[in-house]
Amino acid sequence: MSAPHVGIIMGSESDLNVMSEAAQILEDLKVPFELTIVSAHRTPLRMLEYAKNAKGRGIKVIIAGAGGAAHLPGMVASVTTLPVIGIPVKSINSIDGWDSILSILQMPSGVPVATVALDGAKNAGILAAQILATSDETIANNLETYKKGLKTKVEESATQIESRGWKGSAIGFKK
Ligand code: RP5
Repeated sequence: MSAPHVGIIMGSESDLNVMSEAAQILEDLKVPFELTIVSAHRTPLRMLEYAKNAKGRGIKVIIAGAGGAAHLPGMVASVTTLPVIGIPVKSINSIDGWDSILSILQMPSGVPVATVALDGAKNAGILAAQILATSDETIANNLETYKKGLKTKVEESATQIESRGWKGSAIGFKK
């Protein structure tokens, strides 16, 4: 793959299980990315260095995931003009996941983080690809194919469910 356009970072290796879904979908969509660990609390200088240098290295979107007191996405966003997508991870030190969500979601005016759902790493990857697709036709085409696949899957499920003979009385419509 060519030079990475997306930087995937996470607060701890314990986030990797969730964060690998962002990597997987970017691989599927053929978007070059890099992936590493950058902790806001344990390696603050590494975090600042990463965030400040990302744009100069050709990164166009940063995906940042963390859990609990999840300050990584917001602090990265505070020192870069790159779009930052935040993934609240329901991690080992989360109370129930709301701590991660609110830590990432409630950013002050002027410093946005595009926050996806709890453990929503796949959508973060898709959103990063969609941002890149505004100026990259190949990625745009790959996304078109991916979305067509989603549509086909729903239609196939619908056909399968309908074939079981349920004609809709229980779900409010007739075929
Ligand atoms: C956060 O603390 C990390 O993002 C992770 O979700 C959580 C727990 O980290 P470890 O104690 O497992 O390294 O900073």
